[in-house]
Amino acid sequence: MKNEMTIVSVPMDLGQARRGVDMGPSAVRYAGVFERLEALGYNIKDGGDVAVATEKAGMKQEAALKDLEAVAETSQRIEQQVTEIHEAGRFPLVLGGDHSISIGTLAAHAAQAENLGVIWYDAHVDLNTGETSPSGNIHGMPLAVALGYGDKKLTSIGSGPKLKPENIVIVGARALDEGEKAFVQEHNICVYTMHDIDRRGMSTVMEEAINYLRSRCDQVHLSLDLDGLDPQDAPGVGTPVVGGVSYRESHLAMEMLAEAEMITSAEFVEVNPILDERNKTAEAAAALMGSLFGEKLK
Ligand code: EXY
Ligand code: MN
Ligand code: MN
Ligand code: MN
Repeated sequence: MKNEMTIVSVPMDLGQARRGVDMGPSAVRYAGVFERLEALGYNIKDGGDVAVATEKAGMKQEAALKDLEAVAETSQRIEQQVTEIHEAGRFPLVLGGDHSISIGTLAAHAAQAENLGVIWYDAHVDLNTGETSPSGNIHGMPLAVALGYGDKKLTSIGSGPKLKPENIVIVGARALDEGEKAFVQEHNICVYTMHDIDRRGMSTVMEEAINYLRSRCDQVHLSLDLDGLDPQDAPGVGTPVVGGVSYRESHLAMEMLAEAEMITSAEFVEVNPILDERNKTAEAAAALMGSLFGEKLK
């Protein structure tokens, strides 16, 4: 893993309806992520904020794709700025903002790889389209978009298809909509649910995921949605789901990824400080980044 890193913030809240997640990047910075990674020997460049577009006044709001135009415009900017980080030969670490930011980040990462792999650490699988979504919130759609499914304004960000179904591993899933269950079955997507984690243990799940992706992908992106953790450990998220991954299981997962030295880009999303308890979720995110980038317990 390179030790030249650029951290960029995307104060995005357009992909969902709850206020506050646009302050997620500030909360994670306040939790000391820069200092923490510098202490690990990383040369950190502050990439600043990606400017989030505003929905043009009077734009017809599509209930099935809320804030579509602004999300598409912001995704274009994210793709551009993250591509510049890659082209500068630096490791892109992106702080969200809601999970719709992955539309832009995956477009940038995919253009750099022959075969991009993704570890999607999340209570949700984010495989909805405008047709299947129960909410119309685009933060529930980014993985479908990266596979080429969904509104053309979103799937056209970047060039060509971003991801192949066989290069995705989802960890921590426990809240799938009917349309997403059908999508997972139809495309045979590798999903480790909480049932799998409970039965087999995080160590076995991550060992399988690492070996599987290492054998087939030249670059691997980690997309960590803080709602993948149990709400007791990460209460400050917009769509909490009980019965999640524990704080320690999440550290083990990050420590195993650090040992595997396979992650080529990462993002931490959905931290909502308004819903948090004394910045606990942002601090968990910063601590997990510490483990991902090599912090040792002894
Ligand atoms: N599947 C539900 C929906 O599409 O509305 C909930 C999505 C939550 C998405 C968060 C980012 O992971
Ligand atoms: Mn909105
Ligand atoms: Mn998500
Ligand atoms: Mn989620």
